[in-house]
Amino acid sequence: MLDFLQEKLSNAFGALRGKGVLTEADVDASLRELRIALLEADVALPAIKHLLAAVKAKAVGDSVLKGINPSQQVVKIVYDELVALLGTEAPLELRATPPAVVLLCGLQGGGKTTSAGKLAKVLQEKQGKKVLLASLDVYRPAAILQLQQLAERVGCAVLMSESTDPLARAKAALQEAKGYDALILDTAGRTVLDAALMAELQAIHKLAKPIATLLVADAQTGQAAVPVAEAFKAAVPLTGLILTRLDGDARGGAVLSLRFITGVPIHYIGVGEKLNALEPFRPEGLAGRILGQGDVVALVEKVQAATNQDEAAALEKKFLSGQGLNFNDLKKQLQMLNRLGGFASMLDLMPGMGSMKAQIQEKMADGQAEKQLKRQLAMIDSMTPKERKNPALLNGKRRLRIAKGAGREVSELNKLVKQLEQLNQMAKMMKGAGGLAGMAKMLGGMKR
Ligand SMILES: Nc1nc2c(ncn2[C@@H]2O[C@H](COP(=O)(O)OP(=O)(O)OP(=O)(O)O)[C@@H](O)[C@H]2O)c(=O)[nH]1
Ligand SMILES: [Mg+2]
Repeated sequence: MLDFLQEKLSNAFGALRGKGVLTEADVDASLRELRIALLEADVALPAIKHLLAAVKAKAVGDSVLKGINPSQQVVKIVYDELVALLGTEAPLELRATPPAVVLLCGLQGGGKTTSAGKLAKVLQEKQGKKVLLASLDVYRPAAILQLQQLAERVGCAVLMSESTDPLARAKAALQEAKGYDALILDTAGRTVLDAALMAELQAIHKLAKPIATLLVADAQTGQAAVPVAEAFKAAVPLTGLILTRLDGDARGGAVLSLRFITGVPIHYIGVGEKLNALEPFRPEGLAGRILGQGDVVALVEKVQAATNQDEAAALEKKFLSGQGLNFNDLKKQLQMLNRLGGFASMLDLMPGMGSMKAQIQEKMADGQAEKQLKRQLAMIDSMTPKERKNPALLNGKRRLRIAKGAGREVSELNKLVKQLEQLNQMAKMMKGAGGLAGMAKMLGGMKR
């Protein structure tokens, strides 16, 4: 899949690979190739410009990391920017008083009806929701029957109404949806130029007040994705995307363009005609595929490890210098842990874990440690830059605001603050004892 874009980008970086030093000319040359590759893959121009500018800003003048060559570093930067451009993994969450209404819209044949069935299956089986499907497509002869048959296969409810008026059907669906967790509205396919049908979509949106309005679009559409994304974005407030036919030889271009132009998250990708062929969208997966190197993921890990080493060394130096660590430092440390896959991979590196190890592993089995890391990072992110730099600012009022912003309890934030204080106390002690060497001497003296 995405072979085309893969091949082009591989060529672009083929030239860079094997060189020792990265100059501005090198970066420019590779970005020219990258630009052509993206253009040929039908990525929209604004998305290309954005990507190239971001890569260039980061690549030129970047200090070269140990253990990898500069061209690998550029590949990593491109990869990171692609991932950033594609957004984060965002499965659809229906946090609303039931029934949560999900409205699907899109071009003719884009995969709305099929995706409605697939989505019902995901919500029902993965999230335990009670789902009602309703077709508002009164134009294509077999459309209502198509959705009925899908509902039967999924094993969920479907609107049974004789009405041939889309708005009346929507009203009936909203009525019937009482007692359900989710109502998925499948709409008629429309062309961008069909003003009457676009107006109908707006009327449906106004009536149904969906918490999710998803554009379902064919990932193989290339440049045509641009006017489609613009038209639907202008008509209704889109909240997310489902991109279909990523099982075919789709060029990655449309995915990048749709995401860039709408600015909303890609929730799912369709990877086949079967009902179970709907996957959560993973930006890393797609970015890796776009870059088209089997080893790109391994490479990224290698670069990350190199980054970790540098960051870790800098942190250690600051820690040992006795100048207090602040929340920016703590965040870096937590992120390093996060990248290492939490504590899991560190356990074996730590000597003398003994009985604690089993206990920690048990706790980790349900991903608790990882979750805690994420919560701690969220609290730090909820601080202002000033607060992060100067932990002493955190009075009661600020703590309340920070905890609230991260959706956590103040007690949890207090623990985090304490953690930082303890770290800094330890650093002071060590400095007083003459650094690591002094500390070792002291400990040695105690033993004797
Ligand atoms: N290979 C593949 N085919 C898909 C995917 N999603 C949908 N299709 C196929 O695309 C065709 C059109 O899908 P529909 O779900 O009927 O599209 P629609 O948007 O509802 O079409 P209209 O209601 O006519 O606008 C069907 O043959 C589907 O099986 C996908 O992810 N991969
Ligand atoms: Mg349909």
